[in-house]
Amino acid sequence: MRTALEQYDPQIYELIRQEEARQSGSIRLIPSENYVSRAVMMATSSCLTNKYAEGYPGKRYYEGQQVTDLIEKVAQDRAKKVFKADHANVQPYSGSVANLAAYAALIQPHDTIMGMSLVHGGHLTHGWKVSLTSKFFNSVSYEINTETGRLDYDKIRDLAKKHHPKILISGATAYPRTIDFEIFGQIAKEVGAYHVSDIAHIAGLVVAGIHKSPVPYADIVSTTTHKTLRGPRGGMLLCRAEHADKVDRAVFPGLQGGPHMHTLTAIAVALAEADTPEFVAYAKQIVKNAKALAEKLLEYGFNLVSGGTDNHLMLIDLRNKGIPGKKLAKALDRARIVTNYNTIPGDTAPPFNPSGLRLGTPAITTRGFKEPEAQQIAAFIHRVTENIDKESVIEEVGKEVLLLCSQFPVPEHFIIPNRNGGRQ
Ligand code: DSN
Repeated sequence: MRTALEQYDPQIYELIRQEEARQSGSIRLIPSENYVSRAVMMATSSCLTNKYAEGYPGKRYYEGQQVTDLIEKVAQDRAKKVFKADHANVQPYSGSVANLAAYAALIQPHDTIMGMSLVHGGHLTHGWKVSLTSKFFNSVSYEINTETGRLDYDKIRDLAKKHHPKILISGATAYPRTIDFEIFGQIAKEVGAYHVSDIAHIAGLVVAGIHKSPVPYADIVSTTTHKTLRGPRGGMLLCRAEHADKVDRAVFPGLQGGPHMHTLTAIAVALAEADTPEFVAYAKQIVKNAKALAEKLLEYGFNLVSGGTDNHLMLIDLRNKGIPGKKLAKALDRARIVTNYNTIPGDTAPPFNPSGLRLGTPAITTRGFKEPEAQQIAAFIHRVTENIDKESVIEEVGKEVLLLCSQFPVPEHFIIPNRNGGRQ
């Protein structure tokens, strides 16, 4: 039987089918992407998309909230439990909005924020010059030590003492090493700043206990819900009780109107999945796969920023290969290996044509790849790099990638056992 979508809009149906085929027939290494479970997908496409729910449970501006109030409460409770936080706001539409809401909750326009420079691995909303966060606030950026490829906490402290930010931001979008949130918390205290921590990339590792949590050391923790956490596209804020009202008001009515209830519902489901031993095993495997991929890449003569990885991602510094990141990313895409070109700390090349390539393992781990497959991916990347201008070799690698993918079908219907050990 043809589905409603197939009947009503064959053009979009066909395009969705093509995207499904692309996702299943390629090795997806963008570290901020994943595959969600059937349960999360179902919640995302549920009737909750039809409901407006401005406000918070028990304090809404529309009637008909008998169910939405219960769902949002469940999502909040699950978020508080898995992150061990006093308060959770599960309404931000995205990580960018969540970050802006965190700043708006704590400081005034034109106050100073200090975060990691975008070209060193920070996020746009950590105060980068083209982001509104640098227009609404005065922004100071700290950088990575280009010798070690790591954070230099002494330099961050010196910069904080010089500029006295009102908010010190920890967290990154392209940093392959463990972040010491406790030191960030100490530095913030020393200079009288609030500490906002953005764990969008590593939230799943934090929940699984593989990366230390910033919750005890930060005033507000911001995250997306769709990267290592493996939920739908969305954002979330966690904070101490003392900031709860300010955070809630900053999200609604400060920045947003009605929450996207279908997304919020799917976030609740993803948080239940994250609260299982299977998710902990998944998160551990993400890191094992990243380490296996990184080690093999090093054997093939690739330079990695900081020499490796502690988490789910790595950054290849391609300068010794003489190939710009964009050229390699495009060749790999033709070979069905999907990555993103990225700046590396100290890059002299422009962000639109930088010297690095960013790779991550959350999605391949969801589809069941383990260390041997991660090593095989390194071999594919090596072959494409060595034959960057030989289209026949790139095509050959693409065929081998497809064969590997066919042995690990996309888990579009994977089911995580529920917390009672049963099946959802
Ligand atoms: N820019 C996204 C990423 O891919 O890391 C985060 O917003």
